[in-house]
Amino acid sequence: MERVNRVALIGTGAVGSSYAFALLNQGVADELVLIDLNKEKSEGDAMDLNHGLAFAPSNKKIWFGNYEDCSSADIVVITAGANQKPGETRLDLVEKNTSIFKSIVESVMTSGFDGIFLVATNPVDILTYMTWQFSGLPVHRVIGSGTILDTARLRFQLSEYFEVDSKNIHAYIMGEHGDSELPVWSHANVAGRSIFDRIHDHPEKYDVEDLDSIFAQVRDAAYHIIERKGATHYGIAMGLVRLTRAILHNENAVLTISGYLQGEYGEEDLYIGVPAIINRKGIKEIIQLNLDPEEKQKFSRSASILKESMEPVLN
Ligand code: 6V0
Repeated sequence: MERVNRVALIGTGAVGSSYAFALLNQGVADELVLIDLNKEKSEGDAMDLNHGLAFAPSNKKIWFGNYEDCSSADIVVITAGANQKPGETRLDLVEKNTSIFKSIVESVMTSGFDGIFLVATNPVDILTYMTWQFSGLPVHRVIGSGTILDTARLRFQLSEYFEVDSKNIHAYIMGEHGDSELPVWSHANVAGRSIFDRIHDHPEKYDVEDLDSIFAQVRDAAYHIIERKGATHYGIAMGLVRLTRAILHNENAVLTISGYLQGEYGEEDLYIGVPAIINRKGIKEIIQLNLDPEEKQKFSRSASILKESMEPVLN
């Protein structure tokens, strides 16, 4: 008999419930347990999602549960905690969400959980670090969503600009999932041709200066969406499903996640957005791109900002 995969989701707010919905629609995982401080909300979500099973691509056991259900989970996804209010940065949430995470991660570990943590709560790089600290699991089994969404936003913006399917655009956002992140233009390409060559091929249409505003739209996307609808959730939910599939299907997929650095990119002892190979064991390898000098400098600035912001919760 094939092994049954279980995902435990902690936090069924806007991001969590969108993740559950996307997981169901994409037929990923065999079992999904929903856990939230607001039990009625997660119970209602489980009922609602179960009623969609007749239309889903595959069967799934979905229920509202508690931390004991994490004991045999393959993945625990955490989307619980406070989100950004209009005008708030992600880093403003550090202390509030660290104390929520202490109790969540300790409860998960008490269940006997021995799988992979996937963290999306902001500030995601810092909370992924705290999850690693609180859980005591090896670093490759604690993964943050990092810049997976920012990278998808960049690919979308470039696909609109160059009028090419975003699946054929290869470009990464690295660094903090937040204001200090950076686009890695030196490695960005459209179907294998560097974006600079593509711009050069069509000077009547494209201008290298446009890249600044493309990046600004990516970096500030969350602010624009939050101003309009109070939260961002569909994009990140689909990014989390992509990560879940890469893990459960042992894909060796390259995704930009928040991974623990041990000397890569000249940094150590922090979680930060980097491209990495993801499979059933978690983070198989962090890919080291040859950043150009300006990118290197921006990446190390982003790392310093994260380290500084983490200080109050480390002491
Ligand atoms: P939300 O809609 O307020 O949901 C949060 C949920 O967490 C609620 O249902 C709460 O009841 C629950 N919760 C709070 N405390 C606990 C606890 N101790 N135990 C269990 N459940 C608890 O927020 P939303 O879903 O919009 O955002 C969740 C987090 O995701 C925020 O930190 C966002 O900033 C973050 N996002 C991260 C993104 C990324 O790219 N990584 C993108 C968007 C949002």
